[in-house]
Amino acid sequence: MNRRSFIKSTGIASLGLSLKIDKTFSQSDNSSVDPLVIATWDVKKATKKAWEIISSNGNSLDAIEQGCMIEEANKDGQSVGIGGLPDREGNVTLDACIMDHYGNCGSVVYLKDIKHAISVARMVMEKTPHVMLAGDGAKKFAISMGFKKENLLTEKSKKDWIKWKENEEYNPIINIENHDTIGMLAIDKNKNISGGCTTSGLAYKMQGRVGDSPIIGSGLFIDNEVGGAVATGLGEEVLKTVGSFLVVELMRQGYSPEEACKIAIERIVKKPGSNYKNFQVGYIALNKKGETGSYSIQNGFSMTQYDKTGNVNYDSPYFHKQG
Ligand code: SD4
Repeated sequence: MNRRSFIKSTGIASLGLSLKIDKTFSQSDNSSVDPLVIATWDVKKATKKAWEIISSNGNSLDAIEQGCMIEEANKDGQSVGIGGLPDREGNVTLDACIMDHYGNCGSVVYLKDIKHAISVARMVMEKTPHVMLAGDGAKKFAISMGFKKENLLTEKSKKDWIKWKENEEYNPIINIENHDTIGMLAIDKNKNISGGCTTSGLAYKMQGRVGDSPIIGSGLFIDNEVGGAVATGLGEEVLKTVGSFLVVELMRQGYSPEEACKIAIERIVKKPGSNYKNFQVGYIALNKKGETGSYSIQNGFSMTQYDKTGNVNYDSPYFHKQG
């Protein structure tokens, strides 16, 4: 599918950015929807795993968890799970969150030594009275739930960090270090939407830094009446605009997923003094009708979608047209 037919299938053909009064998302809507999963970046193995679950009557929450786990376990991915690039002091610290179709959510921040942050986040949601656990408490909880401790700093990431220390220049690189952070949204046969987001955050961040990815409403938001959204890129900019919540609220007003992502990106780039040319943010979104879309600031972002037609990575439309 080329970008034009992708845009068509995601509803952007109806682009008209006036406020729309929407009747689409009433709970009494009995229309059926084919299951599908979307994820940030080119993560076909992760979407394949999630698809196996939702295409065989599994639920979207299990699909999200298991799909995200694929990237967390991939040692070559340097911005999620094991192999993630460390902070300036050499600590690999993970952030993740998950949200189900009831609006339940769980989150972990600054998690060390446990690679499946998404599963710990799910346990926080299901086994504790809380939404978010941080640092030592999150790790202690994970171990009490049977998670195994392991060293997440691989030889490759350690080498890269030691090299970085020669100059210690902190300069997030557009699209490069972002490549494997995974945000995922799925709708199952029961039209239930869930989402997850998992990352080791920005490479060489200050010790203790937490980004948008584990923050409900910023890195991820789901409202099962409307849809879901998830973010990637420079988390500070997503946090300042509560990006994923904004995308879902725009879809509630009737904007298509791509329109909603575009408006949320414009919210960032049009801020007075924004230096958007120097960073990347990308959103993907899915609505209750099974329509999907994405939008980013820079070229180079992509979305992987697995539905009944196959597992395809699409280049995302973007704001900053150079030249
Ligand atoms: C963060 N948003 O920690 C994450 C990083 C990311 O793709 O998404 N990279 O700011």
